[in-house]
Amino acid sequence: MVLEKITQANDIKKVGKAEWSLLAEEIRAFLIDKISLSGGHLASNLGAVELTMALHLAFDLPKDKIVWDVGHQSYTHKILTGRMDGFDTLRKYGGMSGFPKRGESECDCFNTGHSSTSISAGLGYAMARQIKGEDYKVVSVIGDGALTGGMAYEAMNNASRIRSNFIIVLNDNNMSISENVGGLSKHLNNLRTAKPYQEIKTGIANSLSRIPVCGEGLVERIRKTKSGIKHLLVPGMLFEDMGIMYLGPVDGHNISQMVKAFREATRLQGPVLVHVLTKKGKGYRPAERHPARFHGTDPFNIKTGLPLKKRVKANYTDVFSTVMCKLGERDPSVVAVTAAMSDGTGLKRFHNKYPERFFDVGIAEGHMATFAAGLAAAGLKPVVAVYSSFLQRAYDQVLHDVCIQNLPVVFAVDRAGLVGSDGETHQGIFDISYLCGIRI
Ligand SMILES: Cc1ncc(C[n+]2csc(CCOP(=O)(O)OP(=O)(O)O)c2C)c(N)n1
Repeated sequence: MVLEKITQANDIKKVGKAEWSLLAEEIRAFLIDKISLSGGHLASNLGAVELTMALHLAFDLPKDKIVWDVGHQSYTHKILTGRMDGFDTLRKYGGMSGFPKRGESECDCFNTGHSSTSISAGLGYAMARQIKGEDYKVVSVIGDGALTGGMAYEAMNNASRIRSNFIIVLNDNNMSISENVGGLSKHLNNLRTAKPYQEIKTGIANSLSRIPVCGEGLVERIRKTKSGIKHLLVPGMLFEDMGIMYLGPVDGHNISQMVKAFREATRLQGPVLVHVLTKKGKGYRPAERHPARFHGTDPFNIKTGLPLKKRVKANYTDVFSTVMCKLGERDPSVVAVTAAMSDGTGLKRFHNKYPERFFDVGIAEGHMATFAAGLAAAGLKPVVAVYSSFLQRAYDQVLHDVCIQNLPVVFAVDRAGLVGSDGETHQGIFDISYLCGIRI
């Protein structure tokens, strides 16, 4: 077993290139085996195996800092930093966390759980490095789902200022928990199908310069235009326009290609985004076919992919799901809003029945609350389905935009109380205290 060679950070560098794909296979088999017993985040981790291996090959841990967004996809990182044994106690009380934890390993540089924090935290590290005159690389790894969260844009807006190297790796699998939504998702889709930018740029410049007499001049003139040749060729270039260099897209299951791209990225001054394309659930058929079901899964039968235990009693989510469909039928002004949690909150059935009255706003809880306030101000009856711990993100919007205006928005708060396996970042134990303070 190649995996046996890995007992601590950087051991992967002792694994020869010829064995990389075997190691990836062994990691996948290990993850499927362990998560089938303990439950956990499977599909995102299967998709990020080669990406994580490439990061560990290109960077030097714990000196360099890898900041994972959400952190649910960090299982391979845990394996490559000597925590294989921890999978026997994964997500259990006192056991290994399903998310990065600074207290668990010096290779986990930032605790996560909630979405869209990695660029802010990474930028903090990069700025501190500059001020303290230190020398290490900082890499923030963010998914296309997490990139729908506003904080990521606030961070990118700020990142354009940094003069030293700061790397953002966009792990784009075209999925949040369920389908990713919105304009950014469309933009990424365009980039997915585009040829790598550098390749096109060189190709076009070469062809133009071959035009007799005016060719060279033409290339020079295009180069001098404000935004350069890229605007003629690549749709959007959202990141470059924000002052963040763009590299990619790179095949997220081709380790050599990624290592090359990451090394290239480290040579650049300032912020650079490497766009990596991966497949959620990669290597396990049931997870490839049902990535949403295998995003976070209970223990399951590896052969069939079916859950080991059948739930017999209806829970809060089931009841809410049924009631919402009934309310929708009775009153056409009832609309439903979720921040990327249509499966978990039980809104999927409402979505199927009333697609025009269902809104998935992306991982954007603040916007979700104010958007619902707008719907209510205009005369509709919005029901916002949200997990208790994620509603924390929208405290000011609940207070300022909904309650002070006394608008009729219903917040249907799921996963309140102790939620267990996801740990401290996901406990729904603060809602009563933070919401009871609001009396208008
Ligand atoms: C603030 C917040 N809202 C919702 C979630 C629930 N959540 C966990 S992962 C995830 C989807 C993330 O998608 P992406 O970043 O593309 O990662 P992938 O799982 O596709 O690799 C969501 C909505 C969360 N962790 N934090």
